[in-house]
Amino acid sequence: AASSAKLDVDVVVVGAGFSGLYMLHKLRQLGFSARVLESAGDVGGTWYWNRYPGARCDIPTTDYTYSFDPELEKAWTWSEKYATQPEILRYAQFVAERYDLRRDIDFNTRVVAARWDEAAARWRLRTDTGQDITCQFYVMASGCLSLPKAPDIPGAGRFKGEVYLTGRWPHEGVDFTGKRVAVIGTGSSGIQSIPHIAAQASQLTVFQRTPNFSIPAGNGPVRPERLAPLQADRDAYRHAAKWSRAGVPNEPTQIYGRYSPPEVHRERFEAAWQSGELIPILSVFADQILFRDANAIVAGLVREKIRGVVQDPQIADLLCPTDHPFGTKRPCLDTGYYATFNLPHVRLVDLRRHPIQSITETGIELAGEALAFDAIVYATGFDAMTGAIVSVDITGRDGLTLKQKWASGPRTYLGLMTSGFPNLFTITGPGSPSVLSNMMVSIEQHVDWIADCMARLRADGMTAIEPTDTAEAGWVQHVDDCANITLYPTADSWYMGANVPGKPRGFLPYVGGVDAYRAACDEVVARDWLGLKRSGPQVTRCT
Ligand code: NA7
Repeated sequence: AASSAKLDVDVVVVGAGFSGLYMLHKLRQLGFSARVLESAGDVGGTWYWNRYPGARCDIPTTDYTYSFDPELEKAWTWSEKYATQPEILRYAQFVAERYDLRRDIDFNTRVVAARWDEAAARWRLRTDTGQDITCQFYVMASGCLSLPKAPDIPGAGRFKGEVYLTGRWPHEGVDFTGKRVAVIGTGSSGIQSIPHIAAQASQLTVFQRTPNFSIPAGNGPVRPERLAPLQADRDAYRHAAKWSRAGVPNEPTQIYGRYSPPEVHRERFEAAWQSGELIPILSVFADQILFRDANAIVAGLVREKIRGVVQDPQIADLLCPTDHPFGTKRPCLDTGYYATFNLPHVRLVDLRRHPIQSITETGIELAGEALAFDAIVYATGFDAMTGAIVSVDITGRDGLTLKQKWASGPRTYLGLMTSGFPNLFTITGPGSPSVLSNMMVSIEQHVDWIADCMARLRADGMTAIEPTDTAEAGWVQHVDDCANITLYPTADSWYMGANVPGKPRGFLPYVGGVDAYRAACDEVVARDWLGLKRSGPQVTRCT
């Protein structure tokens, strides 16, 4: 059908999760006209889609919260140490209402194509609702873990029973009471949902390809000692978060695992374990992500904990990760995960030893064994960090698409922009700390930087900005260099793009830290947009 409406705005933002919502708010404050396009039926992004039982954030509520408006912080109180998906979704809705954001958001609307028009210096977008939109700036706030990985198991599609994907869970919920259920995948989504599904199902079979490290969340009310520094001085606490390694205030340790005695190992490990938080357990020792011997200390102590819970030693062995160093795949936080395997109606299938031959009409076939199920749950992960961005047909200058440009891996400057695609910004894009940090802190930093960039461009009478090839190559190299001094590249993780067949292998996020990253972004501005080419009707400037 011919498009009925033509719209022209300063900025189009794709996605109404926490990135898109804050971006819209910020743009309005600066007097830009903006439209947000969102494929879901409401705000919330990740927390709109991931409604599987047990879904929770793994960053504490003291930190996983917007900080841009102190009044907003006063107006909202989180109920637990870790918030559930429904509570986080209510928070996103609360924010949307408080700042009246929905009136500039088109829901159930997906961008299908975006093309840079060099002569007009504007982006031309087309949506799946047949709308044409032109804009000066185009922001992808489409999330890092938003495009579920396509099923890559033979026979998927044949099964006649109920099929669920954790990242696309039905809104009305699912009742597994009395059912024989299969769960495929033991990442965060599997590990969070398995205890809940086990509580209902008559039989639960967990199909595990790679065991993951998980630590008990110790959820409950927010601990007073955690709340105290925030309540004593909110501004200082938020400032410390912004200048921390991972977006949560934390004093980096100077203690090396390889140079300290076993008593110190245990004492430090136990304290981190008891905290029930990811950042302490990821920083027991300064060298744990750098050297295998230091890492093995932490990994060994986690395995000891797993063996302490799981009664059958053979099952415990299967649940103990040995293929990757601790932390090189994102560790999980759980509530009762390992104990679930002590239940008589729960079975663990090790896919390394017993690979799936095929999914069938009635269940799952292993070599020599056919298992019947009423429901199959795929907790098989996402095409992380780049999937959602390149799923839109984005064409930059000279007809090159972003998918083509990134065919052998994403190339960005600061994770924010990419050369040949003027005025295109990505929030928590590849090459930014994103998934290695508290997303809220990273999102606010990106949005503030991008909004500032647009405002200063406008103030200087310029119309377009993009990185130089040299600056981009330098950043790509830096992101790679940082990753290569760590153990991260040794794992077949989604951080490495290794979970999606055919995806180029390369470390996607920036591991140098939120603090170092923020300093780099600030320096680019202070040095007159270092590495960026800015152009306007009369002038082009390149620093
Ligand atoms: P993840 O962490 O990517 O986990 C996916 C799991 O599914 C993981 O155990 C995979 O095993 C498994 N998987 C994927 N494909 C298959 C196939 N084909 N056969 C068997 N098993 C498979 O995704 P999540 O949704 O759990 O979590 C994503 C992030 O969200 C998480 O890290 C947090 O940051 C929040 P593998 O390890 O690849 O062998």
